[in-house]
Amino acid sequence: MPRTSRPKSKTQPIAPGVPSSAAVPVEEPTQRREPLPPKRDQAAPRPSTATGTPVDVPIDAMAQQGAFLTTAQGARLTDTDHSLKAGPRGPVLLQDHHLREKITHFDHERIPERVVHARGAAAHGVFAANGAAERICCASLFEKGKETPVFVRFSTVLGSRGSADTVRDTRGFATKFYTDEGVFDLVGNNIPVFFIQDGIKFPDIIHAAKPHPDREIPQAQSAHDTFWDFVTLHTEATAHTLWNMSDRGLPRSYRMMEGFGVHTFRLVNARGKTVLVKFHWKPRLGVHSLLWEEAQIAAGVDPDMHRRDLADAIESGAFPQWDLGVQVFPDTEEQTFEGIDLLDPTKLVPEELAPVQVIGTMTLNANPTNYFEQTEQVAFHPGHLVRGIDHTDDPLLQGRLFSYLDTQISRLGGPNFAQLPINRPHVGVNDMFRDGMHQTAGHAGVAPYRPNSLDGGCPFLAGNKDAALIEYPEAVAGRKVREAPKSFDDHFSSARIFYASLTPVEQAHVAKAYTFELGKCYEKAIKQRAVTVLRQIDEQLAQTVATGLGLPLPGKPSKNVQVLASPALSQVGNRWPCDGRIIGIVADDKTDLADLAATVATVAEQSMTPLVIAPHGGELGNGAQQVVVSRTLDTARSIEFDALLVAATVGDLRLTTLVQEAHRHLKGIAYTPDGADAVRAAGITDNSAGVEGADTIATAFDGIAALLPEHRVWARAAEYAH
Ligand code: HDE
Repeated sequence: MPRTSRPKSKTQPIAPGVPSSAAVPVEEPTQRREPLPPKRDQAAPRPSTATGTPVDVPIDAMAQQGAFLTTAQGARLTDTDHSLKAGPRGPVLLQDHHLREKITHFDHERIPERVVHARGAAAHGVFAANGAAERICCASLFEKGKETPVFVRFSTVLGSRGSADTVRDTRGFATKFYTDEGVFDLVGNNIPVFFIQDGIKFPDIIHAAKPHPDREIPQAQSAHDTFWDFVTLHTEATAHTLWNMSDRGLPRSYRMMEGFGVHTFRLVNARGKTVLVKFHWKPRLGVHSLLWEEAQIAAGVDPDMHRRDLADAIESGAFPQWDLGVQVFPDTEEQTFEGIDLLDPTKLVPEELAPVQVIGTMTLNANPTNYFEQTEQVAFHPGHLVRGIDHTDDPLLQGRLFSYLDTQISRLGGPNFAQLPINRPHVGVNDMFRDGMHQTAGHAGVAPYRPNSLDGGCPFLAGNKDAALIEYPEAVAGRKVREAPKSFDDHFSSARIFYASLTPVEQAHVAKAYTFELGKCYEKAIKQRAVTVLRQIDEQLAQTVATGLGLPLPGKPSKNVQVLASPALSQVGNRWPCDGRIIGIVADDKTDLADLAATVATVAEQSMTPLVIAPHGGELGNGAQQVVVSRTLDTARSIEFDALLVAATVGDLRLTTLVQEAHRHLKGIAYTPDGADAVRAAGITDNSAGVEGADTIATAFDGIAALLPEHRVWARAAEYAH
């Protein structure tokens, strides 16, 4: 039967560097023919029970299988484009079940987004233990050589699901370990301290930080009155706020972020001995950030920047890696270390006092095959623990233990979300939970209770040696009070350590961020209060922000406190691998194509991504000597490139803007004789740091490759007030 719609001609996208001859025009078929086999990504996971046992269902009977379009009940359809009507121009008939089924399913496609951390991106991977934790923890996942599958979801906190990736915010870093002893979730952030010390205040900080309830603006921003009202009245938020205002609030990529468990956890070894630890994820690519202007431009030009970056890197084989480390503290009665209260989640312990000891490495090596099924439906919980890992009495952690399961019941529509494939443990589940919304387990047996005699007394209880959730028998005594310990009154020491550890350029970014954010507030009293708080951190910082806001310096200077700087907290001054870095190469039809093609290949060989930018799309050159154009002057902005190589002068203001932006964003710039005029037209001279002329495209690349390990040309920062 002929189709009524006209054939459309589409062209498949061309991967960078792939000759255009690989493009295959795709025609929509107009004649009936045997359907194609299902695409790989249409294949549903093989069904299994909640305990992970595969269910033997014929492949054609599963969802998203088989060649023909069907209803949800598996009946084949001849038409899905026309409602059933009384005549071609007549009313639609209520009896059209396919119409109602299709629309009804669509109507219910959305579930409530997460109340915080709604916007996220995720990946699958593996955690390989090096055995260093065996002496302090009996969890099997830390045994030397053990490999454990993981699923990691990164997120922003404040924005809705559709908000931009590059906003100034904390990032979530949640890891699900599918261990052979059950699921362990490490639900952390990219900032080691938190806003509040007690879980009961979480609704307050989130209500203050989320958009105003009257007009629901601003989206995904802390630059507004209610946020600053709360964090300046509630000075325990000072350290976290300072981290947000630093470059840490603007990660360059999820792959270049640290992760922190924030709370102190208790580890128990095989002999029952305990230590207290703080978990750290250390990215192998180093910790890097965007500049504020880049983050702002990206929010418009590429709001999916971080999601895309993660997926592209994994797709191209540049698998991101993190070392997992622990800071280890003796489990004393006071639960302090060098005077720092380990139960206070607003405090950090400098690595120079307690080094981070690496206990394994995580590699993310596969993208989710379906965003909703995996990234959206994954459910993390700080209470998902395995043998050997226990909580402490940190009151923030205790609040979290209640919240996650509670919110997931409403977000995922009932209590059976642990049966979703992404949440299922990779070991057998033998609970006695029954029924409820979306039950898929099909439990056998008649006695889901204990003790029973009818099901042979099964299931049995594990002995202490094999069991998880064995709470360490910590002695607990006290009066019932609504109080915090005295040490929780120290609201500024961690903030001072962090600020003192930053280099001048990073400190300047902090001052700019406060000036920007407070400049967006309307209430003068709030701005004044914020500057008063800043005087508790650093007098010069407070003065710079006050001047920027046009305010007199209020309050009193902080007492002369000696602060120990922790160089590990600064991002500047280290050298890192350049895998996955993006090199923009400006070329045109007059560029030496042999040199260009060879350099494109060299960049890719060094695990970086070459993107050729030209005045037009398509290809440069013809015949054997063709190079695919990845970006045009319309689509290229500096935010996408870690370095720029200019090998053409096209006399176009868009190129001038690109070069100026790259320069202002402290990117390495190299140019060939053909690109010299474009660099000059941007007002840039060779006296500027990190700008290098070279004879060929290949040698120009060598020049910028040497600059990349430091991430940016920091020496150039003095030329700009970012
Ligand atoms: Fe969360 N947090 N949180 N949080 N959190 C959630 O759980 C909550 C806190 C963190 O990618 C919610 O399933 C309370 C600290 C991450 O799915 C919710 C308190 C840290 C994610 C919730 C905190 C985090 C969440 C929303 C104070 C860092 C995203 C949806 C007591 C150590 C996980 C959900 C993902 C998500 C509550 C504080 C990290 C509402 C009550 C501290 C990374 O349950």
